[in-house]
Amino acid sequence: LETKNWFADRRQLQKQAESEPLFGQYAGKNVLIIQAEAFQTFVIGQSIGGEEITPNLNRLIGQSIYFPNFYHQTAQGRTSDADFLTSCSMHPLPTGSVFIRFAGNEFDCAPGILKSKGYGATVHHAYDGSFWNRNNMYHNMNYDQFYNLKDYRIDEPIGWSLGDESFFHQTVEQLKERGQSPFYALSITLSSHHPFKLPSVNQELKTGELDGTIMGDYVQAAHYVDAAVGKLVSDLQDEGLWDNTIVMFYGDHDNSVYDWNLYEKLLGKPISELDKDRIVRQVPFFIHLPGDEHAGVIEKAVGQIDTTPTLMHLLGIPTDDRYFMGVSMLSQAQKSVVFRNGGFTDGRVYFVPNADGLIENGKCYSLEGEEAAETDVAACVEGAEAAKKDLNASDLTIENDLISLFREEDGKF
Ligand code: GP9
Repeated sequence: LETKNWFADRRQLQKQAESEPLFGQYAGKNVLIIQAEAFQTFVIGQSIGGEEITPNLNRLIGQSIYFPNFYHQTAQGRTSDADFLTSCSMHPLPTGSVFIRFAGNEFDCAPGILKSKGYGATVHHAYDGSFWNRNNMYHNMNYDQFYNLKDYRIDEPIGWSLGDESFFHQTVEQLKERGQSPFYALSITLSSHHPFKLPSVNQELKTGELDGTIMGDYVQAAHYVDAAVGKLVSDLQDEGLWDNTIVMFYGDHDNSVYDWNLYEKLLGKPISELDKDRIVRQVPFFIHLPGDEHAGVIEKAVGQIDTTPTLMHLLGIPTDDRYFMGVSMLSQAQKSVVFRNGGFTDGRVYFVPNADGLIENGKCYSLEGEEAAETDVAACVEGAEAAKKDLNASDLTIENDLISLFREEDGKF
């Protein structure tokens, strides 16, 4: 009952979006979501050797809604956690991956919801379909089709399989061939996977003192992905899709590089303890709307869990009796971004828990004022307790298949 009440409270926040002007402004538009492998915010706007690492995405900021304070919320399930958070608006588990452990349970995920509204729903990823148990989970999520390794020509071999440039190009071809309108498509990139070593012809940047380091390789990979996104945008324009499609782009998780000397070299400044936590968690989030409408930077602290509610907001699909944990990023409603380790931020404070899990031993930072500064942990206690409740509600729901139970209770199967 406590968990059901938790969702009832969250719905009050979610419902605010339904009376806001943006609600339903993009009803019936196509949706293309790009989940980019290990793509982090610190490369956006950053240069190396006098060249921008991400010139295409930097340009896209001016044409999109851009969230510089968007956080990934993943745990051990890495890419699969990002997919679950953004598609199904629930937290990942403290151990393992929901995709592997609970692929048969009931969730309210974007593809199934959009299919019930007349959309075609496909997911695209040029790797073995069984990795992360995707075949089973995508079936449960009600996708019409999962385009995986066997559906792509490996005409640009990079890293684990196909380079993102060809991957995007073939994905657009697949969408064209299906000819379904409107469509919802999730495309999951792979070229910037750890350890980020691209063929030398794809290494275009001069990385100077980072040459030969994992950070040097990472920025080369980010630059390659950025160029692939630039070509995807041209492809979408050529196919007449750019102006009737909502395009979202976000990073799935961090790059697993924790050598802070390398970051100091790249960013040219000392990295504080708080910076370290934020750098690891911040991934970029872009929403491009037809006609470049509503372009601007929104500083609000938001997270992956808010992605599907944001999409529902734009498409005008009410929350009704759905079980989401996120709230639209575009709504005036406020809530914290909760991390799997019990940390959180609401944009005003930022909490980093201690490894012992005791709230009073964690570190609380105030983000208000010129420079972020450590403050008394008391300022974070209420938020940290609420974060624990959120994580607990999510774990209970997933591990006990509560959504299906709630539906039975409500008489809705
Ligand atoms: C593989 C890809 C990588 O299909 O999604 O997943 P990751 O190792 O980053 O979790």
